[in-house]
Formats: sequence, C-alpha cells, structure tokens
Amino acid sequence: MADRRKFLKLSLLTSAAVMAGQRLFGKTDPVTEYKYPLVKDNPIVISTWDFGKEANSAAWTILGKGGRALDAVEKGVMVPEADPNNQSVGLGGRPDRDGRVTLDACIMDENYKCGSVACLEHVVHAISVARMVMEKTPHVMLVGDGALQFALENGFKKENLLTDKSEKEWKEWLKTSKYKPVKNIENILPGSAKNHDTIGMVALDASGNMSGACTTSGMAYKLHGRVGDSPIIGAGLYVDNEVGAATSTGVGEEVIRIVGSHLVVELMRQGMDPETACKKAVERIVTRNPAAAKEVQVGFLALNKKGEYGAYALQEGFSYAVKNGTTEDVFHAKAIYTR
Ligand code: SD4
Repeated sequence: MADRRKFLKLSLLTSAAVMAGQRLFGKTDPVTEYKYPLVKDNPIVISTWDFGKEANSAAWTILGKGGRALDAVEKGVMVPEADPNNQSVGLGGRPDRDGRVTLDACIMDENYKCGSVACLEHVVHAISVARMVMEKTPHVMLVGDGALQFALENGFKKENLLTDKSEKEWKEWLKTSKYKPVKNIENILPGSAKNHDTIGMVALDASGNMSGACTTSGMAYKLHGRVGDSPIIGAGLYVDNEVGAATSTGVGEEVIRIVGSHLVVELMRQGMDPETACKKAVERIVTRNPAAAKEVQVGFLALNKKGEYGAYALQEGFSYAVKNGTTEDVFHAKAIYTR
C-alpha cells in the first residue's frame, strides 16, 4: 500500500513536471524546436560600421577558402586594431581621462568556448590576446595588469598605443574634462563626418559553424579602469552555434544592463528574424529609460544559422558591412530615433 502511494505521488509529480516543461517550451523536446538546417558552403561575414568592409575582406581570405569562422573573425578585426587612424579600436584609440589607451576585446567560437581581455594596455591586437586566453588558459577573462602580463609572457610586443593625434585631442578635452559619449553615427548625410566605432564581427563558415569577435578602445575619456560591453560575453558578443550570433556597439553601460547580445540570440531562438530580434533588444533599452535612450547610441547586429542577417539601432546612422560569395555591401540599420 505504502509502495502504491509512493508510486502515485511520483507519477503525479512527474506529470506536473512534464506539464510545466510544456508550458515553458511549448513541447517536451525544446531542442528540436530551434534547430535550423545546416547551411553549408555558403559562408558569410558581417561587421559593424563602414570600416567593417575592409575587415570583412580580411575575414574573407579565410572564409572564402572554406576556413574556420573563428580564424576569419580574428583576422578581420585585426585590420582596424592595427589602423592608427581608427580612433576607437586598438592602435590610435582614444585614451581614458588619464591619457591611457585601454582595450577591451572578446572572441567566441562554435563550441561556447570564449576568451576575453579588459582594460588591456600596450598591446595592439587585444583580440589575439583574448583568443589566447580562450585557448591556453582555463579562464574566460583577464583584466588590466594581469592581461598585460599574460600577453607579454606569450610573446606579444609592448607598444605605445597613444598616437600624436589622439594625444592632441585628449589634451584639448582636458581643458573642459566633460565626459559625454558622442552619439555615434556614420555618414548618413552626403559629406557628413564618419564616426567609426567599435568593431563587432560575426561569421558563418562553409562548414556551417559560427564565431564572433568584438574589439574596442571603449568610450573616449572614460574613467581609468572602466570596462564596457565589448569584452563581456553575452553583452558585446554572443554566439550559439545552434541559433545564431550577435554583437553590439554604442554606449556599453546600456548594453550590459540588458545583456544585449545574449538577448538578441535568445530572441532568435524563439523564432524571430535577426532584425526583429535586434529591434526588440533596442526597444528594451528605450522602455527602461526613454529619456536616457534618446541621448545615446546603441546598435545590435545579428546573423542566424540560416545566414540571414539584420541590425537595429537607437539612433539613425548605424551602418554595417556584409560580405558573402555574391555580395559585398554596407547597409544602414533602421532606428528608433530618426532626425
Ligand atoms: C564601449 N561599446 O566601450 C563600447 C564602445 C562603443 O560607441 O561601441 N562605443 O562601451
């Protein structure tokens, strides 16, 4: 009798758990729900801003030959990192308020493996240090002096990243010392200034695998030690090889608050196309604080497992570059606030 009562109790508990699972996932096997057919032989790379075009070309030297998305995204974002004229990534990046160039970067592969560095000084290719953290340590993230020590011990060269141009601008800024993030926009009007920013890149390779990379010198004239969204897995970048990948640019504090890139991937998992998923994430920033959202830029860029891509931003003027076997182009994302 006692055994029968135990059995009944167990079956009731089991059916309650199954019903709860069904409510949560719609059916008992959630995995099959979001699996896309494997897209093979149709690689694609997308990245933030106009300067993503050159970065995509570098990535394509690997993707176009059937290489791995992970290698492609690293190689791609190394282009703006090495460009001294790009004042938002790597060498030549704008410094913090103390005149120190501090870099944030992260990388993620098709197996949820990821690596990250934050507040790293003196090393141009922060993305390669992040990859080394992923591949050579049991950790995900190294910061500050520890990240620099690790980089130097692993053969990276110590360099001065502050160019004359960035130093001059910083000294000008010191006269007022007012921290106000610029609303980043690309040249939406003919002749208007280019305002390049952080590079985030995600790719799908010929084997149907996805990876992503994100690298930046962060917000100009930030407090020393400030870390943005870009090196934070789930905020500035997220890759789920079953679903898709997303990356972000703009004021990192806003992105971190909603764990933006992870949110975009989860929305795609629920069936949204990349643009709609990016839009919903941006709308969440607006809902949280409409007054603040009006004053800053945030853009999300996403690619799903089918090779479909899309983007959305708070402010008009967020551009992104796309390259696949047939297309090479730069597009402007739709936005909540237009002028
Ligand atoms: C950060 N998201 O450090 C980066 C920088 C950026 O527009 O993209 N600025 O918050």
